[in-house]
Amino acid sequence: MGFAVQPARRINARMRLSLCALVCVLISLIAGAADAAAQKPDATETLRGAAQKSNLLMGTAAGADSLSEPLYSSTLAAQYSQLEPENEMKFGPIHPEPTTYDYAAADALVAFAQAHAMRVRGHNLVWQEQLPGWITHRLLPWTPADLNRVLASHIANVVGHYKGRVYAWDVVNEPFNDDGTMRSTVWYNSPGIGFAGQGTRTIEQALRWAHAADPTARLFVNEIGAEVLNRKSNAVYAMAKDFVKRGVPLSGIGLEFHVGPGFDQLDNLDSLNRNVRRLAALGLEVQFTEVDVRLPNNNAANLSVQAQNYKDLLNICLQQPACTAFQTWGFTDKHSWIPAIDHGHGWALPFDQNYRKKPAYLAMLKKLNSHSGTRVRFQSSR
Ligand code: 9MR
Repeated sequence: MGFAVQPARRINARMRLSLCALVCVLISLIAGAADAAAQKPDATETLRGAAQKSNLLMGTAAGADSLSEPLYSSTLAAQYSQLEPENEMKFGPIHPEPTTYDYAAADALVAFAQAHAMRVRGHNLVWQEQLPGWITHRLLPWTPADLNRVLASHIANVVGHYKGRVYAWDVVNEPFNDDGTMRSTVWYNSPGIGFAGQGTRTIEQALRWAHAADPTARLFVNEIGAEVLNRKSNAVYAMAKDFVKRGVPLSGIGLEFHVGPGFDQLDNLDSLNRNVRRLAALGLEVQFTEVDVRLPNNNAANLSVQAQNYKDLLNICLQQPACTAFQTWGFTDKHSWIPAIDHGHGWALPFDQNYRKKPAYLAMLKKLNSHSGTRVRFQSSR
């Protein structure tokens, strides 16, 4: 080539300065871009980014106490687009005394979610567990009329506090027995809020109170063990069908999925598919709300079966536009509820104790990316 290279000594000082400035700018641009890339990974490299392309919210339960752990909060913010307080919004923690509401811990989670553009799913308003002593150990027995007032005002207060910040609520949690009858609880029949023996009327009342407190919030009944076709899921379906017909403000059903690796059988998956489809056919949303797949140990074979479970559950959700959120019950094995209640089991979540991505994480990310852009947005008929 015919360019004459100027000897260095003939480059005057001015040119040297401007060359240096150019190089400096280039270096800082490249470094800046690298920094930005490190902070903001490509969408296809995170669960939330990959899921967004399919109009799916990728959720996790989270705990306020863990937010101070840097790896916990950075993983949560980077990977998830939906946050659900694991315990902080339950009746006991949030309403510890008859006239005291303690919103501090739940507010911290909501603020974290807002700071990271995550949706908040509220959990829960009516449940028979994690109740405060003033409800469960009252000296004078409750009358249904008093308990009715207590629950109405609890729902109005909590939903009102989070109006516009919590987009969806588990209004009633786990109301059915395995045989499809209503569970005997303080809210239903011991003594209940006035509708003992009247089937799903207690659930209906709670939904109506929640709707009055925030008409824009999406309202769910969340159930455990109602994932596949069985007597419990039949009861959930019958309730949903009746509520839709009568215009009771129900937006969707939450299916929990606290399962083991054996869940992933063809007949089971087929049954799950049919259950999801019949609920969707009512015009309701279906959200997978508490997925975890517990293992007896974390050897390679088990981790690979677990990955297959996660992938197949996610696939069923992805195939149904009414399945609007896929949420795991925590994300790191370090903070899973399983080892505390099921001794000898654990390793249930997509990140290990040290926040390393497990095969389950990689399988979900791959599944999301292969579906990317192929799902239509769910249009509620309600
Ligand atoms: O993960 C929660 C755990 O920390 C609590 O001790 C427990 C109290 O009963 O609740 C766990 O979360 C439950 C959720 O609220 C409803 N579905 C079942 C979950 C696991 O028990």
